[in-house]
Order: sequence, then C-alpha cells, then structure tokens
Amino acid sequence: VHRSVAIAKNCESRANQLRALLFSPELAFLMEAHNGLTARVVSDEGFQGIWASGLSMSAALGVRDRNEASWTQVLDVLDFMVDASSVPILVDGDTGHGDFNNVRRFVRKLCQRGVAGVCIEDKQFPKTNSFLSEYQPLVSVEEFCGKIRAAQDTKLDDDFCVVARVEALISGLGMGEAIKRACAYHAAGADAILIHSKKSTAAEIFEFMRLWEGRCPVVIVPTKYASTPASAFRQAGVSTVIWANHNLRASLAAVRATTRRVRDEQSVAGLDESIATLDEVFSTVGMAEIEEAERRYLPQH
Ligand code: SPV
Ligand code: MG
Repeated sequence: VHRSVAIAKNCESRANQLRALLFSPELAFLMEAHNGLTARVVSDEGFQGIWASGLSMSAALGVRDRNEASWTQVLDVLDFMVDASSVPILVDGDTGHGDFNNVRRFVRKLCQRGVAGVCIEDKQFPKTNSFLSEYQPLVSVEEFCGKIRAAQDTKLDDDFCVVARVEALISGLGMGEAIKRACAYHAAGADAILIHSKKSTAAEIFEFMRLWEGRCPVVIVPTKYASTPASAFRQAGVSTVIWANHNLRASLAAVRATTRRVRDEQSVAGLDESIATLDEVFSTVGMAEIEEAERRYLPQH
C-alpha cells in the first residue's frame, strides 16, 4: 500500500504538487534557485519546491531586477531548472512582463515547459525590486485582476498555480489597501496571495493574517523580518514561506572571496578545503548516470 501511494505521489504533476503544498495545512518552504545547478541542489537537499527568483535569476545573468532579462531569456533559465530538479518550481513572474496579453504568452510557455506556477505582482512594468525605493506605483486593481483572469484562462494544466502578489505594504499604501487588493485578487481567481513586507519585524504580516481569516493560502517572503521563527508563521496560519535570494547571495560571497584570494596569492594552493571538490561537481550534475547509460548504449569492447 505504502509503495503504491509513493508511486502515485511521484506521478502527480509538479503543478499538482505545488497546489498541494499551497493548500496543505502544513507550513511549506520554497528555496530560491537561479539556474540548473542551484535547482539541482535545492531539489537534492529535500526542499519541497523551488522559488525561481527574479532578483536572483537576473543577478546570476549579471543584470538588474528591472526586467532587463527578457521573458524568453527567463524561460531559457527555467528550462534548465526544470530539467535539473524533480520538485515544483514557482516562478517569480514579476508584472507578467507587460500587459494581460504578455501574461497569457508567458503562462502558456511556462505550462509547456513544466513550471508549476507563477507569481505575478501588482507593480508597473518595468518592475523595480521591492527593497529598492519607496512608494513604487502600482497598477489599478482592475488592471491586475485582468492579468489574474488572463493567467487562469490561459493555463494548459488545471493545477498550474497563479499566485497574486500584493505590493501595497511595500508601496506604503497601508493595511486597508493591502486587504482590499488581496480580496479583489482572490475574487479574480488567484489561487494564493503573496503578501510582501519590508519591515524588520513580521508585525504587519501577522496583522494581515488576522484580517485575512484564511480566505485562501498566503505566501510570505521573510527576507527583512528574517529573525521571526518559522513556528510563528505556522501559528499565524501562513501556507508557504519563500527563502527568496539566499543561494544567490551565498554564491556571490563565495565567488568574491575565492576570486580575491586567488588574485592576491597568485595560487590556488590550499583552496580545496574551502570550495566544492571536483567529485562533488561531477556527482551533483549526475555523472554517475551517464556512466551507467554509456554501458547500456555504447558498443562494449
Ligand atoms: C525575488 O526573489 O525576486 C522577489 C522577492 O521578488 S523580493 O526580492 O523580496 O522582492
Ligand atoms: Mg522578484
């Protein structure tokens, strides 16, 4: 019985798995990844899902979180991430890369490529990262609801998830506006609401949770209120926590330190202790499988 349950679970689409995470009463965690390698690591290490962060994918491409990477370039990154992982990917869709019609094109391609869900935010295109400036202008409730409906009407898989991100608190418009927008987005068909905050405590997240009264699952991004323990989010009834950019930042710190050391020492002697071994690189990208496949498919002499 257990085995068939496990097999049935594996057969569920990744979109279905993401939907189950969002709607489960258990607190779920999505870890940021920004390319094939990091998607593989996050998946290997047992995270239930991946956040394909716009900030991190952009930074990894060497560009700014301002829609400088085109939506097809983002799709190319996602292609590698889907292939490298076995868990659902929720992609940061920013504003949907334009109007409702760009949302439709984007969602269709995400479904074709096996991405499990998209999060779109109610900012104006081109978006600006939420931590960068105050009072970022939002699009009207009506315009954003049209994007949510366009996404839901276009998806090729019923389980594909559309998460609506409310930027009212980021833009300083207050809790009333945040709740008003979240209600409208929920009514327009959003599967879940991402409420974003850049306060250093989670107070406004908890207030939102009290006022929201569980209308639909809530997703949060505790980057600025990082010291709040997961148990407090669990108690508040949060559905899903996104650790949004920490693998990108870990990589950047490691790459800087390594580059500076090699520059200064004009040598790589002694570096092996602080970096991944070559064996780890080979095993992470699945070299064992190719050796096995060679035995099956190449002429054996
Ligand atoms: C991202 O990871 O790109 C996000 C989260 O959108 S944040 O940077 O907090 O806006
Ligand atoms: Mg983003």
